[in-house]
Order: sequence, then structure tokens, then C-alpha cells
Amino acid sequence: MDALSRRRFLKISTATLGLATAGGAAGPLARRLAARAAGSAAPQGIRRIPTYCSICFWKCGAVATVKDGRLWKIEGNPDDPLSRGRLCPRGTGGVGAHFDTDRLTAPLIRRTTRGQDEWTAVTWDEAFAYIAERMQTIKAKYGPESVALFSHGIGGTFLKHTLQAFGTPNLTAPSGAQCRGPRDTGFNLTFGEDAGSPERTDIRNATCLVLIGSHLGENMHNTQVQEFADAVAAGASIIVVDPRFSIAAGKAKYYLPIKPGTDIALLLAWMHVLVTEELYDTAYVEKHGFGFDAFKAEIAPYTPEWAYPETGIEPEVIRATAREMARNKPSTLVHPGRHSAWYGDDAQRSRAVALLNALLGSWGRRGGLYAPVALDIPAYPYPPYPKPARGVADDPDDKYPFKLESISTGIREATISGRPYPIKSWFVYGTNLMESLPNQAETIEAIQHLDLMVVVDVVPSEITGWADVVLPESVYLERHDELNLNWFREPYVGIRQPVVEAPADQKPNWWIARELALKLGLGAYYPWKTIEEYLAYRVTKAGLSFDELTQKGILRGAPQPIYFDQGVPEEFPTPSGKIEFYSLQLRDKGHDPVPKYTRPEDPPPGAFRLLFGRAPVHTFSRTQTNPILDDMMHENEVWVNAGVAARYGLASGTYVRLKNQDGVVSNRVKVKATERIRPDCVYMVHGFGHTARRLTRTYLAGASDSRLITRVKVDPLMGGTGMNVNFVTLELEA
Ligand SMILES: Nc1nc2c(c(=O)[nH]1)N[C@H]1C(S)=C(S)[C@@H](COP(=O)(O)OP(=O)(O)OC[C@H]3O[C@@H](n4cnc5c(=O)[nH]c(N)nc54)[C@H](O)[C@@H]3O)O[C@H]1N2
Ligand SMILES: Nc1nc2c(c(=O)[nH]1)N[C@H]1C(S)=C(S)[C@@H](COP(=O)(O)OP(=O)(O)OC[C@H]3O[C@@H](n4cnc5c(=O)[nH]c(N)nc54)[C@H](O)[C@@H]3O)O[C@H]1N2
Ligand code: SF4
Ligand SMILES: [Mo]
Repeated sequence: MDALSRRRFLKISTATLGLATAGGAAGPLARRLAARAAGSAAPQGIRRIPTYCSICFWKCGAVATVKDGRLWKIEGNPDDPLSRGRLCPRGTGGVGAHFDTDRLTAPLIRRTTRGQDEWTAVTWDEAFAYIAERMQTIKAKYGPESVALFSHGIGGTFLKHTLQAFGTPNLTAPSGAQCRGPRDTGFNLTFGEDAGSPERTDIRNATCLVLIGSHLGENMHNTQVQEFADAVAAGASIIVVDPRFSIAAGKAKYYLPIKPGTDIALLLAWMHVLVTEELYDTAYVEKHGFGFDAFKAEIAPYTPEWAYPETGIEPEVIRATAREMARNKPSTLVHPGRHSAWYGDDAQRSRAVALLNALLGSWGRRGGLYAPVALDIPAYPYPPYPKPARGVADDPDDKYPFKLESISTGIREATISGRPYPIKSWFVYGTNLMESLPNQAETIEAIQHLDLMVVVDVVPSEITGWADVVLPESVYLERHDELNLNWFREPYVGIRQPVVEAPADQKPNWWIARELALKLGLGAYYPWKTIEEYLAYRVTKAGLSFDELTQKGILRGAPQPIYFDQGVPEEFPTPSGKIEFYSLQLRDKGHDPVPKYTRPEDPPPGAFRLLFGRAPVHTFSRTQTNPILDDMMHENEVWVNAGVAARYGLASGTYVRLKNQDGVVSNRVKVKATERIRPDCVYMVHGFGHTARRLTRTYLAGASDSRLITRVKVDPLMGGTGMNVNFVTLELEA
């Protein structure tokens, strides 16, 4: 943030917080907050409590300040290697999660049919009794595997534990098949390891950084954005490939406005130039490469002249950028990306990105992809889980041999088809499946097949509307969670701990998971009574001080080697033990051993490809209800090429609706007419267009990309759902 917007942000924050407590005086949450503010029980003075952020899943170390018992602000923890003492704007706005007047306050049981917002508030004990009884019935009738968990983030840890103890293997998340699954598969097939989270990207030391749709600056993964700024300041040459002139493109030496869906063509042409001009790292490839000659033969036809009509990128620009990468090798980092579920050829596209890095010798090298390290903290010694009689239900026909985790949309499919066996219950933790899975109609259809659906959330989001039981969780500022043990540049551990009390009857996930286990007769899996006991056990076993961890929030281990030239073993856990330029694994399963390009479908006349991404101040569909972040951005816009907008007579700020190829129409959304996007696509920020009425602040503000994503192209390697394959027309408001 620049100084001006920072001042504006602080002004907004104080104004909103005043409103959140005084204005919403009707609800039980507001009453409790008011009572607490007035009461004398609150400890006086200023306390600073370290914890880690949860506004997204990057897990930045933070320090919250509480003044006279009231949450005041949250900042970066200077001891934290991930945030280096600075949070992103969403993290700073995180206090709004505590003060949100739309929060769930008590467990709810559905009164009428699914999807209708009619509930009875019950006690926690009643809720657990209701859930446990139904789970036992399902188990008796269909087996314990018939219960599935969808979760996202570290808060799901203990529910996973309870459900594995119950006997199901069906644990899944939209952060796989809808996010980074394809990328992880592509990298794993090439190097035998994936790109990790946080990514093992040495952006800070890269002298050339290639961003292929990684829209850093809008994608606010904190460490990466800070390192990106460092790299730019140090004069790194930046190459950005994106159909839209992103914030990152504004920092680029070369901006390549690629035709959507044609990245593989560009990647093949780049590799062609590096190989034919012998600009690649020959010694590295000789030492570490497997199947290079076969790879070289495969890419021979893909000249820049061949790629030009596919991608719209001129041959001279392709050559110049390839040479720029080569000049900076091995400190050229071709960013692996993260959200890679785009066009259905995504694992192969990611594999092409991996191969380009391999040619540049960047894996294991400074300024490339380093070898991450972590503290060795032992797991808690639980009894072993019962072995499920049946395997994960996501892929009954073994169609996706290269998946690394279970496929969320596969579990949804199994719920509808009953194949390979019936799925009769969903637990949904911290994931708004209506917005995070493509094709909402299919999600609704699957839910109709369930005998029990339990949603644990903090606000009445869209998915809660479909639940039988809704369990209100305390927000991250009010609870403990599992330790943060990231694989990163240096080893460290972080703790999340409560900063303030939950305002009403909300409970933390560990307590919910434990109480449910007790009700299910699974007490043996919870020998500890409080989470502090659990955390202290693990930390102490590792020879660290739990007291010190709670006081500092972060404990750092001694630095360790992270590059080959510092002593990291030069090993690649692939079948050949080398970097697989040519993949026998892929060939043996009938897939292309070297990535191939397929031309994407063109939008029908008058229609545009729908693209989507992030805004700096929101996370997915989870922050629009946060009063501070809502003030910073209340609705999304649809980016339309200025020339196209002029043809339609659309000025910026005019409301339109988008209609997709299947006739689905969006909420109204404002046009942003701009030169910064190609004429063949439109773009919007994901997460808006909420239709849950109880999200009072954000209800119907902006449009939902998810609603328009009725079609996907499924990745044949790992089952990811490419979602950039929907076309929309612009419908003018009458
Ligand atoms: N159309 C479309 N779909 C997408 C994407 C996209 O850009 N467009 N992105 C994909 C990607 S990259 C990812 S990683 C996934 C992300 O998918 P999700 O993680 O499912 O993202 P959200 O939609 O934000 O859902 C978060 C839910 O958790 C709730 N929540 C927030 N805090 C807490 C908490 O402390 N405890 C509990 N119990 N609940 C909480 C929120 O209220 C919300 O209902 O979505 C994928 N799906
Ligand atoms: N502020 C904020 N930051 C976040 C998140 C958040 O919710 N909010 N979510 C985090 C998560 S989980 C993820 S996965 C990441 C997602 O962020 P990233 O992984 O960086 O990006 P994507 O969402 O994959 O892609 C969006 C960009 O791809 C471009 N694009 C679309 N089609 C093409 C194409 O064919 N070729 C190329 N080269 N570019 C294309 C779009 O114009 C857009 O700029 O963001 C992370 N950071
Ligand atoms: S990147 Fe921002 S929102 Fe995500 S954990 Fe860090 S500070 Fe919080
Ligand atoms: Mo993601």
C-alpha cells in the first residue's frame, strides 16, 4: 500500500469498527460485545499476543494488540521468516473477522428442506448427539467410508483425525483439483518433487523472473509479493505472460499478452530456442537429465514462427525473452504458478514449465527453486487408525494415475452415482463448496443424495444453507490451532493462540473434533484434554520450550543448506533418479511423454472467454463479509476490452449481466472498460456475488464467477478441473 491508501485504510478501519459494535446492536454478538466493552471484567492495559494469520492459508506470523480487553490491531511478527514483520492488507484487516456482526453464534439444526434458510438453535450437546446418531446409522448401513470430509486449511486437521479414527479414507479439498493439483503433478513427474506451499521459489535472488499468469500483487501471498518487490528493486528482469495487463505486468521488461489457453505453444517455442541455439545449461542437463535426446527430437518442430499464430506472440519477442532467460541462468526462475486448474491440459502445461526450469538449471540453484527445510517436530503418538475396507471413492475407474491427492469433484461424482460405493454424509470445514467447486448444480444434486451434511463455518455462507447441522467456529483470533510447520527457506515453527474470547457460543475446531469423537466412542484417539497439552507435548518432544514459543509466537532453527552448491544432495526421486525430460511413466500410461499443444476452442461469435483471479484485499469468497475488507472493496467488476466496450456503447461503471453458454445469468456487475485486457476475454475477481441472505453486508454485491463455471475440462493425468473454458456474452440491463 502506498502512504495515501494506508492512511485511508486506517481511517476506514476505525470507522468500521465503531459501526460494527454500535450499529449492529440488535444481534446477540453485538450485545455480547457491548456488554464486554462496558463490563469491568476486561483486563486493563495493552497486551501483545503473537499468533499466525488465517485470512488466507499462507500463515504469516502476526502479533495482535489488545487494549483493555478489546482487539485493537494485528501486525506482522518481526521474528517470522515468512512475513518478515509485515502482513498483507487482508492480514491487517483480519480484526474485522472478529467484529463481523453477521457471524454464526450457535449450533443450528435445519427445520425444513435443504437450501431453505430455516433453523433451530440448539446446544452443542444436542448438535453432537444428533450428528453422532446419524453417523452411526450411516456406518451400520453403508460402512464408515460413506462419510467424506471436504476441508481447506490447517483448521481441518483435527476433524480429519476424528474422521480417520471413524474409518473413512475420503478426505478431500478444493485446493487440490481446483487449485494446485495439476502443477504439483507436472513438477512431480519431472523432478520427483512438487513446488510446495509456500512455494520453494527463490524470487528474492532471481535476476530474471518469468510469471506465466501468476498475478503477484493481486495474488497477495505475502512472502512472494515482498520478494517480488525486492527482485524488482534489485533490477531483475521481469517477463509477464498474461492475457490481461496485471499489476505484475506493470513491473515487466517484457509483457506478453498471450491468447488464453495457448501457453504450452509458447513454452514449447521457448524450449525450442534454448535447445537449438544451445543456450540451455548443458552441463546441468547432461549431469541430471533423463531422455534429453528424445525430448530434443520432440520439440524440434516448435519454432517461434509456429507458435506465433497460436499465441499471438511475435517470433522476435519469443526469441528475445528466451535469450533473456538464458543470459540470467541459473538464477532465472520460471514461476511454477499455483492456481493451475485452467484449461484441462494443466498438468502437462505445468510439466512444460518444469522442463523450462530444468533447461535453465534453476532447480536446486540460487535464484531458482531451492530445497526447502523444516523443523523436525514429532507427531502425537495416537493409536493407529482402523484400516478402511474400501479405498478413496474419488476415482473408481482409475482414470487419473498421476493424482497426488484425492479429487474433490470425484467425491462429488461418487455421491451422485453411488459408485464405487455410496457416500451418504459430507462434513464441510472452512470451504464454501458452492463457490469453490465448479458447476453449482452438480454440487446441489450431490447434496440431495446425503443423509447427513454438517458444515463448520464462521459465517452463514452459501454452503451453510444446504447443511443439516451448522456448527459455528470461533475465528482464528479466538482459538488455538495445529502448529505451523512450514517447509521454507529456513526451519521454524509458529503457534496460533487466542488473542480475544469468542463473542458468543462459537467453539474452536479442535474442541469440536474432540467432542464429536467422544460422542462417537473414539475417546482413545484423544488422550489429551486441551490443545495446549497436545501442542506442548509435540514442541517439548522436539527439545524446544513451549513457554518460549507461546511468548514469541515463532521459534527458528539453525539455517540449513538450501542450494546444491551449499551441499544439498543433487537427487531427484523420479523413477530414473534424474530430471525426466522424457517421461516413461507418462508413455506407459498412454500419455504424451513430452508435453504437446492442443489448440483451445475459440469463443463463439459475440462471446468472450471468462477469466478470473484475485483482488489484493480479498481471499476467495471468505472475506467479503469482513467489514474492513468490504469497505476496501465492496463489489467486483468485469474487465472488458475498451474497444469492445465502445462497440457495445458501454462506459465504465455501467451494470451488465453475464450469460454463459448454458444460459446461466450472473448478478449485475459493473463494467471496467480497459485497454488492459485482450478483446477475446473478460475477467473478474473470484469470490463476489454472494447469494446467502444472512451475509447482509455483501449480499448480491458483484457477480460470481463460480455460478458461470458450468463446464470444465478435466485433466486426463490427475482429474483437475480446468475452469477457464466457459464463454459469456454481455447482457445489457434494461
Ligand atoms: N470459480 C472459482 N472457483 C475456485 C477458485 C476460483 O478462483 N474461482 N479458486 C480455487 C482455489 S485456487 C482454491 S485454493 C479454492 C479455495 O476454496 P475455499 O477454501 O473453499 O474458499 P472459500 O470459498 O473462501 O471458502 C471458505 C469458507 O470457509 C469459511 N471460513 C472462513 N474462516 C473460517 C474459519 O476460521 N473456520 C471455519 N470453519 N470456516 C471458516 C468461510 O466463511 C467460507 O465459507 O477454490 C477454488 N475454486
Ligand atoms: N489477495 C489474494 N491473494 C491470493 C489468494 C486470494 O484469495 N486473495 N488466493 C491464493 C491462492 S490459494 C491461489 S491458488 C493464488 C492464485 O493466484 P495465481 O496462481 O497467481 O493466479 P491464477 O488464479 O491461476 O490466475 C489468474 C491470472 O491468470 C491469467 N490467465 C488466465 N488465463 C491465462 C492463460 O491462458 N495464460 C496465462 N499466461 N495467463 C492466464 C489471468 O488473467 C490472471 O491474471 O492466489 C493466492 N493469493
Ligand atoms: S498473506 Fe496476508 S492474508 Fe495470507 S496469511 Fe499472510 S497476512 Fe494473512
Ligand atoms: Mo488456491
